[in-house]
Amino acid sequence: MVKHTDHTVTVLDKLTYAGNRASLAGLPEDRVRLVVGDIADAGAVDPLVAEADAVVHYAAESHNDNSLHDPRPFLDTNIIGTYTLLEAARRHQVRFHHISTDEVYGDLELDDPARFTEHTPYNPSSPYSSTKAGSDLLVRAWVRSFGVRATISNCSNNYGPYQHVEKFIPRQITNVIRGIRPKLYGTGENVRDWIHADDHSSAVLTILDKGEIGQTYLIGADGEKDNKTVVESILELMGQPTDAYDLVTDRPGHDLRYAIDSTKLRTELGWTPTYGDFDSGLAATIEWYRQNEAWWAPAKDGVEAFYASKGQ
Ligand code: TDX
Repeated sequence: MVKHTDHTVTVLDKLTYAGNRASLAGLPEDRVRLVVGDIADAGAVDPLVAEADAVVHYAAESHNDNSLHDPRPFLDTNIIGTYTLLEAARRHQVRFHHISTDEVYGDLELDDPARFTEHTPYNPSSPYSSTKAGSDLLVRAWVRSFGVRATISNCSNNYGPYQHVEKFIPRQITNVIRGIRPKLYGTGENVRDWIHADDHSSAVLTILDKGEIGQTYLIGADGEKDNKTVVESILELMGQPTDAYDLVTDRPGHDLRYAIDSTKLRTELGWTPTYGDFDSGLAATIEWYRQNEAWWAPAKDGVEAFYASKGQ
């Protein structure tokens, strides 16, 4: 992978409940700058895009359970925010990469051998995934109608350090650290296709370097696992009995299975993931949460109170 040790990065972040200044600690201060602001605020966005060589658009409301509770922020950030960034990229003719999700394709049956490809029709299920699908379509339209030099990537479920404790894997790890039993929605049979966050980042950098304008690339690392297996691995790696979890109220409209075929990215751009072994990536992630309680503890009680109010 090409490493750009001479580039500088400006992070535009609204610092909602999901943002955390401490996530940037330790990065070189002369090359990384945090600007607190909203991607839906054209006044904040325009001067930053004007001075950029490229915009990599990671910003989103991203949690399905929150979108079922209150969809509005998902429309504001994911739709209007993407529109605002695209208009700035158009004005200043700046290269644009849009980060999206495999959830735009809906879900697959548990026993279906098929995986998502770049040709799978869009069929999102939740308020979250429908706003991400809408944002992808805006990017495609700005490429075709206005000549914006954009690419899109749709990635599978990420895991690794610095992930908010609302998400499945960090929630269960921090539950075990706190002496709370892990919580599996429904029967725990739903399947997700896990990729380490570092592999997601290397794929995005590859697309930024070598991707063809107007193209979509699916990112995945062949990491399909059902949720029950993931919880059992966490319990085993943390020295607990593998059946020490609770089955709780299912998520409404819960997507059954996601699975990514990343052949296009691998063959056309030569990308390969580096975290081949899920259990060793998971063990390192558990160790990170053990060592960094000060990073996640302030959010933990509020997240658990939210889930408890829904029987989860
Ligand atoms: O406590 C839990 N118990 C449980 O069984 C939680 C929080 C989740 N789950 C299940 C639901 C899903 O089947 O685990 C799976 C993963 O759940 P999430 O971490 O909420 O992720 P998911 O809904 O699959 O979406 C994630 O991956 C795709 C991200 O949140 C999205 O932003 C991304 O687009």
